[in-house]
Amino acid sequence: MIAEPTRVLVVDLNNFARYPTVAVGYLAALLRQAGIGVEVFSPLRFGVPGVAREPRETRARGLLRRLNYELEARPGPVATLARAARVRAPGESRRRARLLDRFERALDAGYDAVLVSTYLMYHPLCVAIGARCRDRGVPLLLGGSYFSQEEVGAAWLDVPGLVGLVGGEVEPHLADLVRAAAGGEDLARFPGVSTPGGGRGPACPPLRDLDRLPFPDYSDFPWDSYPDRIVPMITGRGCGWGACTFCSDVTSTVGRTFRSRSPGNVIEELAHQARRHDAELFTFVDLKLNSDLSVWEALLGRFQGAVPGGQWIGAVHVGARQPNGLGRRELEAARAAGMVRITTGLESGSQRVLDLMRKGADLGESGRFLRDASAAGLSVRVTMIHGFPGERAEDVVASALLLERHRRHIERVSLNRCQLTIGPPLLSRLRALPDGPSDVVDLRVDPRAAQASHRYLPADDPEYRRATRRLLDAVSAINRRPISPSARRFEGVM
Ligand code: B12
Ligand code: SF4
Repeated sequence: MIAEPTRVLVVDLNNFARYPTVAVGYLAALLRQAGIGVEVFSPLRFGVPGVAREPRETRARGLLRRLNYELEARPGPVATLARAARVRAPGESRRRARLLDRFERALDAGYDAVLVSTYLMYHPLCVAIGARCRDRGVPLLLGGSYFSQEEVGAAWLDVPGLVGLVGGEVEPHLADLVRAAAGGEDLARFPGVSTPGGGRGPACPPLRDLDRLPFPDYSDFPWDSYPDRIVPMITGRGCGWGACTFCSDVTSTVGRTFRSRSPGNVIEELAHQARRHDAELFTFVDLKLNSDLSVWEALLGRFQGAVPGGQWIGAVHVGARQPNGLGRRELEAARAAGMVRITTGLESGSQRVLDLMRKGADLGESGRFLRDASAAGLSVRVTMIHGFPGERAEDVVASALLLERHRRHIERVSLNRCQLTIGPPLLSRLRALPDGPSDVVDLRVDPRAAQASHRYLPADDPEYRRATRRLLDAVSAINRRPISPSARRFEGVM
């Protein structure tokens, strides 16, 4: 008798309503390459969108941002209640019920294993999915970008039906892992895998030869549900700078250490995906697209050859170290190559705070970049951090001033309260501090979410609060401006 080929269902809980998920594209391609049958369960197909990113700015949104700041700066019963009210957003429980109902129906098709790729905020959903897998006797594998942190992974091992939690770049042995899961074997021998029984495979080293991977397969995504056909691309893993003390991107599963694909392999994929999906819009999800200058230069010189008339966006790090690939001429070349929007982590207008962050940035160089990128016709988006330990009222004023001064050069600002996350040195250092005077108090670590709630004492200073209001005003003033027509198709994407 010939054995039936293994069939699996891959569930995408990174679900983003604008383009497919890179991880799921890789999983599907690798499994199919190994002869395993794959179906992808994308919640968007059933009208369940992911978290909305940067919707259009309105006066009400500006006010909401203020309110959020007030709440987040003050952990306590009122803030907890208000946050709970936000979590129970209208329609949320209906969408969840629909998703679980569809998932149950999907299980009727009979799979040998279910693979879920998830963000940490979906723990309750994973528990519900797991319970359904357990009831049907289908083994569940969970993976995602944050499970490489041991403390975080350990807090997820209670998901029902789970046979293995995956926190590594498991591409080389993915097919064996899935077959072993389907066959009911113990998975603790596989690198990067933990099991509910307390087993733990050896460490899973970062993947070196990225050119050997197949191109991600996005054919299962609900292309008709996206407002535009945008294809995600990743040219390398990790960040060429990699030193910022707050950055959980470089402690996430694939972020650890920088590795790049070759320019030729990247250009080949661009042409392939454009053909395959009849697409001309690309978003590069690299943490720092100018990490490997040979790849960055290949995009400037060869993107249009691969995708004639195409457009693209990406994030760069404006480091003080030269060359950073972001001179006036290169920015003009990027625009000519179809780049329409560029994102960078500006983080602070205070050089002192940037140095505390180990951002590797110089305010003079950042200002020059903002002017040149905008003059080149690029829509500039920046991210900023508020409440970084050590930040004082004058630093917040400096951030507001930086935005005010560059109002004409910046089109969107994403301002974030400093997050303390498991992985980066910032939180590890705070946790290692002996009890005693510190600016950061009421530290409560939630390993399941990889976050630590906290209170930043200087934020109670009236001067600091005044400075924060000025910063929020500067953010709102920029975000209310209409986006450049050339970048409009990417609004809200990054
Ligand atoms: C691109 C990106 C986005 C994009 C696209 C997301 C998408 N749906 O594709 C956008 C900009 C929309 C986005 C949004 C958000 N993101 Co995001 N994002 C990233 C980023 C930079 C790259 C992701 C990526 O494509 N990586 C490449 C792939 C190949 O790696 P991977 O996902 O880790 O998958 C590999 C392995 O983990 C493994 N794997 C993954 N899943 C599974 C499952 C199984 C079963 C197996 C066997 C293996 C496996 O296989 C893959 C190949 O090795 C990561 C940072 C990072 N370094 O990964 C953050 C990151 C994933 N995002 C993060 C966050 C917090 C968010 C937001 C919540 C931010 C916000 N507040 O708005 C939103 C939420 C979006 C949503 N819908 O839920 C966090 C996740 C933390 C967490 N809580 O889980 C990360 C790690 C950043 C960080 N350091 O904080 N994001
Ligand atoms: S430059 Fe960006 S991606 Fe790189 S370490 Fe700093 S914050 Fe993280």
